[in-house]
Amino acid sequence: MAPRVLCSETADLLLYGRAMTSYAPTRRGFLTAAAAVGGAALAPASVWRAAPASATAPFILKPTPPAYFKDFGTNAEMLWSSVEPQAYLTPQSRLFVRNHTSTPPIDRTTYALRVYGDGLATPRTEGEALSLSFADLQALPHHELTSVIECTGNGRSFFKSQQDQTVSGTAWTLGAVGTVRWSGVLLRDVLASLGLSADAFSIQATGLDDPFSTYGRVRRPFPIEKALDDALLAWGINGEDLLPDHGYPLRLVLPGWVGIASIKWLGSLEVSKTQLFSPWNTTFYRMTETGWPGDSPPLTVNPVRSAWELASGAVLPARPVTLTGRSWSGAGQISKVSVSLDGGESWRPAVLDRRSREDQGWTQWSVRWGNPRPGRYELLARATDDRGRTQPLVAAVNSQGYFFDAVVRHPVTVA
Ligand SMILES: Nc1nc2c(c(=O)[nH]1)N[C@H]1C(S)=C(S)[C@@H](COP(=O)(O)O)O[C@H]1N2
Ligand SMILES: [Mo]
Repeated sequence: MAPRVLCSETADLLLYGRAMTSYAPTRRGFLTAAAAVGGAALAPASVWRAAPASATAPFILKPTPPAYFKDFGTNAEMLWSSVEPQAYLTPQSRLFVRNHTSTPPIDRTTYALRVYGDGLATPRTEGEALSLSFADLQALPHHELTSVIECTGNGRSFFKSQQDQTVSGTAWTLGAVGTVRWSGVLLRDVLASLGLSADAFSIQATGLDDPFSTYGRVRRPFPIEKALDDALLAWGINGEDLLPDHGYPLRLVLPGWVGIASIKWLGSLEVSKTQLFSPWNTTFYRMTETGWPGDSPPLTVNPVRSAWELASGAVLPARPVTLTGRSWSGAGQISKVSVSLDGGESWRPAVLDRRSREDQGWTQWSVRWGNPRPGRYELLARATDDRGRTQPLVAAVNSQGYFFDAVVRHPVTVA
């Protein structure tokens, strides 16, 4: 399985000229990277389902060892210190997990996606929903795309640590993000095969996981324009079946949009001629309080963010070193990354090493630190995307701590 991952990865990647030497995919490089991916020992979905990771709290079924993850109970954050600079894609075994409740066991052989609503060419009530089996979906043209998947609250803990602001929600650092290659069918092909009304306006995706508190099943509407653009119904990540934690057997993927838009364990789609609502586009995932207008729109496109492939407080040797990191944007490609090794006093451009040919993957970059002297430093990385959006120095506070996109001050010690 692993070599397939790497083949599709390299086919999709653009290597910037200056970085060819450090990332040239030599045979040895392939083998090393393949071993790293293979070493995660991905088992078939049925094995994960049969063996929950813990008897007391099986919120997440895949192993989340402390070398790779920070455990938040129902959620697990990827550690940037464990990211392998030679691997562009995030192995599924290493991808962050964000569950409102817990990963449900779903049997693909009896799975059905229900589709209904007055936005279908032939309107159907929920009781009359069309039912698509996994085989029905697989009969449609297959499609692949590479995109970042990122939680709206990624970076949330920096509201407190960097801006002294108290917000609610999981205290992620910057690891609620990954980049994967999805495979599945385009939602527009599914809708075309079912027959769509010209007046279709809004689509609500609902998950099969347990209801969240008193709010009901996790569900969120999105506009028909996104459905007819690049929305994917995905069954695969990096050439493998989805793991249960990531939505097996089928999830929605809205590339570039906030993570909540990509509903896992997709149970139904309601297609409507009118705007649909759920707590996830009214109460949650909007900017609320602290100066935001009550009618601020539901959050959609992710902002620009950057991370170093280092632990916070990492200790570096006092000799020349190449530091690596990644930047990403929900709106397009990263066009520039500026870095500071001295807490923001001086800035230099990072070398952009590798990105996806498509619009929605992240960009790997590197910077050579030629002469680090013993002491304590703050590393900063500030990216700009091709829509001209640059990371601010201060993020806009909001009570639920969404969209922390400011430049993060990353402490390191040279010893
Ligand atoms: N059905 C369902 N879909 C869901 C969620 C959920 O709890 N239930 N969490 C959402 C959120 S908030 C995020 S950030 C992403 C996380 O995807 P991942 O766990 O595959 O990384 O899934 C989204 N889709
Ligand atoms: Mo999220």
